[in-house]
Amino acid sequence: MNLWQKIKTSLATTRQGLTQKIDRIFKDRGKITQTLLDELEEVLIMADLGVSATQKIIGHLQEKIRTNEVKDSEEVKDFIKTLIAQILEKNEIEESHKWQPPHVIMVIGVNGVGKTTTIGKLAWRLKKEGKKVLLAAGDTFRAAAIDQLEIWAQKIGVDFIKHQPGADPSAVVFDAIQAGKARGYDIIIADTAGRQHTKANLMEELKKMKRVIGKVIPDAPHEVLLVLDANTGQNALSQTNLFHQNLGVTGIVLTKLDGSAKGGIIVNIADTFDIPIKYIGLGEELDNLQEFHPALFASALLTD
Ligand SMILES: Nc1nc2c(ncn2[C@@H]2O[C@H](COP(=O)(O)OP(=O)(O)OP(=O)(O)O)[C@@H](O)[C@H]2O)c(=O)[nH]1
Ligand SMILES: [Mg+2]
Repeated sequence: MNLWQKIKTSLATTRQGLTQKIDRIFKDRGKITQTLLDELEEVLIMADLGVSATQKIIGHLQEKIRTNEVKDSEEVKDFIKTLIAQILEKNEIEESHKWQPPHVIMVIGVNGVGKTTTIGKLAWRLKKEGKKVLLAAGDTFRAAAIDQLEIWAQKIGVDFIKHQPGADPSAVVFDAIQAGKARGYDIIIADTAGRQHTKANLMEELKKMKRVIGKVIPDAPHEVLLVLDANTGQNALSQTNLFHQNLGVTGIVLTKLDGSAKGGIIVNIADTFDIPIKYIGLGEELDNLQEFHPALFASALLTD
């Protein structure tokens, strides 16, 4: 399966919610009326795109209809595709590959969203690119979290730094960064614990980890990746808000898009925040982490 087919298959449920409903609205209707636009607005909101992005889309659409540039359901879908791609593209940044190794990535998010799995997939990708990768077991909170990351490290064949369960996660990342510097690693990826984001002590723990990393390498961590579960829906917005306020998120990974009916939330996130979406998770296997391509995604979202 190529990337396009993979994304299309993963978005099947979300897509059905959009495309089929849009087609149904247009069925047996001669022209585009205000009632029809109201129904379309509802479909976009139900698909988790958010009020603001939906209003932008409907506003632009009204203009195109007025000037007769958009006349039927196919043209409406094409136009919405373009607008969604624009929203998804607005935060994209030119990636500079001039890393000063070790490049440090901290992976954060609430429990169960897919942080540790994402680290495994990312480490696998980077190793395939020829990078020397070190993983830091910064989740000392959940029983078995250290073992889970160690298993990934062994499977992929990358190095791994751990302390005992219950140890201070800042001490783990401190050791990892020291080792990373001393032993010439290209990339260090730190796993972190996930509790409910509303728990203040998690934020304090993560902030401390970030400070400690910065003490060893002044401009590190170079990336703070926030992992969000595509099935979460609107709650992903409050998670993003809080993590961003506390830790300055540099990129988002949206996991579990395979089978999710709420993939539309990605448009809402891109519209609401100035944070680029970097990767999407399309399954549990190592090769199921994909770089995010806005136009491809928008297209897959609205294809029959
Ligand atoms: N279908 C699917 N499952 C995924 C994806 N990413 C992660 N998972 C699954 O989600 C579950 C939780 O993943 P973890 O990586 O342990 O999540 P975590 O955020 O590290 O969880 P905590 O350490 O408890 O905070 C696991 O069963 C993963 O296999 C994905 O893209 N698609
Ligand atoms: Mg984990």
